[in-house]
Amino acid sequence: MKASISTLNDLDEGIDFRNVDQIKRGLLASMVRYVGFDPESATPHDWFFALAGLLRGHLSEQGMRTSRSQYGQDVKRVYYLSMEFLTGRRLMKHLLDLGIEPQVRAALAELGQNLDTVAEQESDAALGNGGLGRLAACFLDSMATHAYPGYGYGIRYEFGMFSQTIENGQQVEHPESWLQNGSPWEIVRHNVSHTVRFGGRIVCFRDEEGRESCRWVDTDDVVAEAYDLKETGYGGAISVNLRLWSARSTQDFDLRYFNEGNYIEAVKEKTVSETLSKVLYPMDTTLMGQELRLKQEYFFVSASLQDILARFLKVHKNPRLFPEKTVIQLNDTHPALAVPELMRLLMDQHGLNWEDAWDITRNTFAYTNHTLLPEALETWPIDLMEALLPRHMEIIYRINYFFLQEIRRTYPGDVEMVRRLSLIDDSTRRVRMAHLAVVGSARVNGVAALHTELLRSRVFPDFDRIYPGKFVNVTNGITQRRWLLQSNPPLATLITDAIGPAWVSDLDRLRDLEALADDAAFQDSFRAIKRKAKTRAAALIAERCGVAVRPETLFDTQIKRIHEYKRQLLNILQVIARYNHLRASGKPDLLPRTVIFGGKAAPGYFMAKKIIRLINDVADAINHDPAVRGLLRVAFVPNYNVSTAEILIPGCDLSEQISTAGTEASGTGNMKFALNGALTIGTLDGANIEIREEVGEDNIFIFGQTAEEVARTKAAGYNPWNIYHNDPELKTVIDMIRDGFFCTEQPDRYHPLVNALLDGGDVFLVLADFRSYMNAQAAVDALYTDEKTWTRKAILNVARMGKFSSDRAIHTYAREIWGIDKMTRDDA
Ligand code: T68
Repeated sequence: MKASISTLNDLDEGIDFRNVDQIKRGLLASMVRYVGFDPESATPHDWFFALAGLLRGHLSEQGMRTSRSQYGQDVKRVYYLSMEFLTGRRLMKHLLDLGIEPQVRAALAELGQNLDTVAEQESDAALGNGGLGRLAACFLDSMATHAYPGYGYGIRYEFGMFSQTIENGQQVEHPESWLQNGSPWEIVRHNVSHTVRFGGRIVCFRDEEGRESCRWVDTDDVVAEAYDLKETGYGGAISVNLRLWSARSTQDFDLRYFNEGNYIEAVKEKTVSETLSKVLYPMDTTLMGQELRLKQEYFFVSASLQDILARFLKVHKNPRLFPEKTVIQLNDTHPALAVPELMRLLMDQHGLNWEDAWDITRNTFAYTNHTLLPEALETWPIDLMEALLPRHMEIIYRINYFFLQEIRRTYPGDVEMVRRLSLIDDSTRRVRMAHLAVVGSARVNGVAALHTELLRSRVFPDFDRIYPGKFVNVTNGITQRRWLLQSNPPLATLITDAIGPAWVSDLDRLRDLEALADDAAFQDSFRAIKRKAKTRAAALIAERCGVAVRPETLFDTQIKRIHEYKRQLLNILQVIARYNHLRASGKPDLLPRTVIFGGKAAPGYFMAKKIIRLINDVADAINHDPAVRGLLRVAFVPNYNVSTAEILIPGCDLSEQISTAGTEASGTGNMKFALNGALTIGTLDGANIEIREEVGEDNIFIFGQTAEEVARTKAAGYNPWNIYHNDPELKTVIDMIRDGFFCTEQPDRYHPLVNALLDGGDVFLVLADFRSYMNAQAAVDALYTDEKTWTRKAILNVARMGKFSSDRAIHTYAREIWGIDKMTRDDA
């Protein structure tokens, strides 16, 4: 059977996806055979499943072709290990990639269905918190589009990011099961599973030649079962496999208990094992020190590495060739246990000695850092590690021993250096995962120029000194396929009509739009498209918040995770100041604005939840005040996610990227907005700096202190009270919040926020940047009245976004970090 299928071409059951009639027949067959419903009475939800089922077969086949050509060409592969992949909905993406959207739309129409309604039925696969997880999804798209032999590994969480409702102005979290109705895209690999072990003890012995070998015994075992998703690339020729691990118990029942008649005890063990892949931790910046999180990390790392090694050894008998054929990218430190795990597998399972195993390991990994915030840098208690992963802890000690020996040789007598660099923090008895990742990787990268610079100078200065050239920058990017072609079809069409379609896989081509920035007809079309997108955003806001907003007003949008460093608070202070101004002046001299917020707070993050409540309280007061009717509206859109972003981003005029300089590693929302023709108001933080370089300083509103100034301000002994006393407008705003203007029923509700700003020292310099932010906002108002100039700048923003494609990022990784080539396409 195996030998007889040399080509996959005749497997397609005769469906030609260019042919509407054939799609229609395929859909009917899929409805009956796969979904099991009568097409006569099927709902849009059933049609979604029928269509997905039909496509899944096609995707699987194409995946097989890709995999065959990877084996055939014996290429070096990159494995992207990430605890999070925030892919969002898949249907429209696949249709665009395969180029069959019009045909499928027509086929469904003939069956009395609307493709958009059908696509709406899909639930978001929210297997990520925010930027880090979405970046991983964009990267898979770019790898597939440009034929890089990539492969993703992650966890198949049953519950992804929680869904958020706002009740009495406050965030309420609800579990979200994207798998409730099953996912039609997954391919379950019952035959691909690996045992992952925890606990137990280590038994070491020496053979006659004195070689030591160790065994890990008496462990508690869990089985990792593979579920595959095919990530298509544009053009549809190649796909990238995303393999997600689900935890299954090794035994269905503990027979001891079962025989004693204790049914509940008998299945308890099973339930405990299976909680491993149950839920995504919804914290994006603070470390969750829970045992379950550590177990999740090891679970997915161990399963992935066993899988990768097995695939490698199928073709290559010599493990020493591993780094020549394999590179493993660690998406932050969450998969850093991969370093000791690869050592363990090579030594304990494949018989290599320490030196060879270490040589292989440190030439295999690369590590991406995504944060400068000290509280987000992962560390784990030694005691917990020893209990759960005794063999790994031994290996980590040994890596550390050899590493510190080298340091002592190079810097004799420098005990401080040794203390700072150690993989173990002796004072807290914790393992520093970032140090483990740096020592175990060939390259370490930051995600924007400033971020990498600060990583080198502030977070890892010693490492940078001892490993010259190890730290490199790869500025983040986003895929234009999802964030323009798919989410903003009218703008995509306008662009393609003007400059051709090449930008879809080569975003630098957008430069050709510069010539049209002043073209009156082009400007008119551009404005009309923006207006329509705003109308769509307004409909979403009306539906979700019950707030009527007018598309003629300036849409000013801040959507992202809620965090003090991202400074939604600065934005709301500005909104209140504007409100006061409008009320006082009687005559409106400011342009009508709609201020839109959206984002989730980590469930245990008290201040972030207060900020959400304040925004909602302020929105309530302003939206009900007749004095500012038609001039100012505020909306907090609940349950911000990828699908919501796809609507709000195209319908935005002003993109708020206002983090304290030196805190946001890169940001990627900033890129999505500018690509869709919004102007940015932002600080010189993260990738904003590079966005300014690209679009030109006349086409962006920059304000606030630079990272260096922030450091100087703090060093000089920053006192927010001085600013409070010297800026009457700001003082009024803060007093209103403090005195309960927006919450008369509970006037002290926001005291914790006000205290953090004043007595707490205003860690994120909200007050320090307030005046300069107000000035930048005034410049926005002034410019928006000049329709032509505004539109010109917006077009120039689009035209100059080429750099921020994830394609550029992936080409850079491939060339400078991974050392991999594109596959040739002949049989791919
Ligand atoms: C984000 N980080 C950065 N972390 O904040 C953002 N963290 O500046 C950057 O653009 C983006 O990464 C991509 O590089 C995150 O999103 C997390 O989501 C996270 C999740 C779990 C634990 C820690």
